[in-house]
Amino acid sequence: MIYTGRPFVVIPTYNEAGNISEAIRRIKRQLPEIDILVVDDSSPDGTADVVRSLAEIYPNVEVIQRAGKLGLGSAYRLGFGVGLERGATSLVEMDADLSHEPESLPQLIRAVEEEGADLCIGSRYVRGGASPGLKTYRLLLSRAGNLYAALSLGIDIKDATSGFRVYSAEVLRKLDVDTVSADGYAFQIEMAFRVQAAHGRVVERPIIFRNRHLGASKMSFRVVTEAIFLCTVWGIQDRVARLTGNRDNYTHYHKDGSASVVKAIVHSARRQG
Ligand SMILES: Nc1nc2c(ncn2[C@@H]2O[C@H](COP(=O)(O)OP(=O)(O)OP(=O)(O)O)[C@@H](O)[C@H]2O)c(=O)[nH]1
Ligand SMILES: [Mg+2]
Repeated sequence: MIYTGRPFVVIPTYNEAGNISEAIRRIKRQLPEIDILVVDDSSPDGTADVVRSLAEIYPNVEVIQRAGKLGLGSAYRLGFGVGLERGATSLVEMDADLSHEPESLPQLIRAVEEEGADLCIGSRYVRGGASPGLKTYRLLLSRAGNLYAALSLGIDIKDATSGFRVYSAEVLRKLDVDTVSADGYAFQIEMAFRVQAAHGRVVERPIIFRNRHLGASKMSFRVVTEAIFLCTVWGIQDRVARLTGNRDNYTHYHKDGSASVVKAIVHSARRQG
């Protein structure tokens, strides 16, 4: 399938040498011309070298290697910046471990490129979606995380923690991704929250979420606590802002202290929207 626009896939990797070839091969089988940027944090297993050799076979595949493990959120911020600079029309988030099936990619991109969504989330929790084989504690964690995000932030999204998604370039420009502070699951939630705050159109499409193919998980206690902490702070802020009738003009908490920047961005994005 060929899109008239130019979708750009960003895949963050840390020790995914066993998965990345198959992931790229399967994406290219679906969408031969698509741009793929792997943001690798100097994986000790040589993931970046694997991508470099794939780049000799496939067009529009490249890798940016960073000095150390800097986190998922910052990898996406970097990758999105590169894609936007190059004139991408939509930006895809996808894991390398084959949990996100490349075969689902065309329908997610279509929702943005052709059906006018600002954000299309590949969702485990809409009709037709599933996560077979997920361990019970991971499923509970995911369900509880989504419930908590929905209750604290008032977002109307079934799978706000899903990292398989597509944004329109337009909405990413409005949100100024560089000011998004979260790094783990909270990154996905923060991005979805911001798209909704800016009145972006969010849709969900069913995906089958597979267990990671090979290698070790990078899920950590820190990632979970970051998500709970940030959702709580944003949720309280949002409630106070609603109660005081000041929803467009409050300071969105931001980990590195640049809260006022976020406030200005969400404010102006709302006005434009
Ligand atoms: N560049 C970069 N990529 C990362 C980092 N942490 C995780 N990733 C990648 O982000 C994607 C998601 O991480 P996963 O370890 O699969 O996290 P998960 O899906 O919650 O957990 P499992 O699937 O159970 O392993 C994978 O492609 C990882 O290689 C990081 O610090 N830097
Ligand atoms: Mg995974």
